[in-house]
Amino acid sequence: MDEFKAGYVAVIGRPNVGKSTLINQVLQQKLSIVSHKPQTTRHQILAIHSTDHSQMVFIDTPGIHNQKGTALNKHLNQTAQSSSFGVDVVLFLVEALKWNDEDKRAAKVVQQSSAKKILVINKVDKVKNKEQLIPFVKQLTETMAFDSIHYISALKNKQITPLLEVVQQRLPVGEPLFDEEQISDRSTRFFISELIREQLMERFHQELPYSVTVGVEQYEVKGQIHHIHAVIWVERNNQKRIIIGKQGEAIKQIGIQARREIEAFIEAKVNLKLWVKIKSSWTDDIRAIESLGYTDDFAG
Ligand SMILES: Nc1nc2c(ncn2[C@@H]2O[C@H](COP(=O)(O)OP(=O)(O)OP(=O)(O)O)[C@@H](O)[C@H]2O)c(=O)[nH]1
Ligand SMILES: [Mg+2]
Repeated sequence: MDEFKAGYVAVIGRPNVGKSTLINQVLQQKLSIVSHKPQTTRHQILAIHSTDHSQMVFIDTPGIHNQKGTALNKHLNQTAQSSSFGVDVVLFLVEALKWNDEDKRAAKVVQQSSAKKILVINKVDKVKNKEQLIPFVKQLTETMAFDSIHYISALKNKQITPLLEVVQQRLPVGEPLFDEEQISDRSTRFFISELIREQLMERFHQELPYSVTVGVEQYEVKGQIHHIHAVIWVERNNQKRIIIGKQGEAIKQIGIQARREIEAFIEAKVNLKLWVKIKSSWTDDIRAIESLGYTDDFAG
C-alpha cells in the first residue's frame, strides 16, 4: 500500500473566484461562508480533509484585492499572502475566461511561494464554448509554470475528485497533522459569528456588509437548547438603523435565517439573540481589528 500523505494546501485567488465554495465541496460541509459579493472571507480558515490515504489541510484565504484604504483591507491581503508560505501545495484559483488586475496580483503572490503550484480554472459551467478555454489557459501558462492544470466547477461539484487525487500525490509522506475527526482549527463560536455575517453579506448593499463584524458574547447549553447571544458591530448609527429595519423586521429575518444555518451546523436547537452596536471606524482601526479577532492567524 502507498504511504500516508499529509500536508497543507493554500487556496489563493482574487475575491469571488470560488475558493470557499471549493473548500466546502471538498469537506461536504459549509465551513466557510460564501456570497456573491467580493471579500466575503476575512479570516484564514483551516479545513481538514482526512481520508484513508491522506490528510489535506486546506487553508481558505481572503481574496487578494486591489482596494486601497482601510486597515481591514490591508490586513486581508496580508493574511492571504502569509498563507502561501510554508505550505506544500498552492491552488491558484482563477475564474474561467476572466483575468483582471486582482488576478495578476494574486498570481504574483502564488509565484513567490516555493510550494507546488496547481492552476485551477473554476466556474467552467458558465462557459458555453469550452474551446475558448484553450487560448485563455495558454496565455496564463506562458509566464507562469504549474505542476498541473484543472478545470472544475466548484458550485456544481464537477471534476473535484481528479483535482484531489493530484493534490494528494503532491503532498509529502507523513503522519496526520490533526486528529482525523477534527475538521477545522476554528471554534464553534467563530463559525456561528460567520453564519450571522453571511446573512448580512447577502442581504445588504454597497458598503454596509464591509462595515459589519459579528461577535458571539454568550454561549450556553441548557438542556437540549443552545442559547446564543451575538453582537453585530457597525460603524455608524444609520447602519444600525438599516440592520434593525422598520419595527425590527430586518433583524428578525436575519435572526431566523442565521438560526436555521447555525442549527444545521451544530445539529442542535438554538435560541439566538442578536444586538446591533456601534464601534466607530473599526475597519480603519488596527486595535479594533485586533480586538474583533482579525489577527489570530495560524502560524504553521
Ligand atoms: N457558476 C458558478 N458559480 C460559482 C462557482 N464557484 C463559486 N461560485 C459562486 O461565486 C460566488 C463567490 O464564491 P465564494 O466561494 O464566496 O468565492 P471566494 O473566492 O471565496 O470569495 P472571497 O471570500 O470574497 O475571496 C458565489 O456566488 C458562488 O456561488 C462555480 O463553479 N460556478
Ligand atoms: Mg471566500
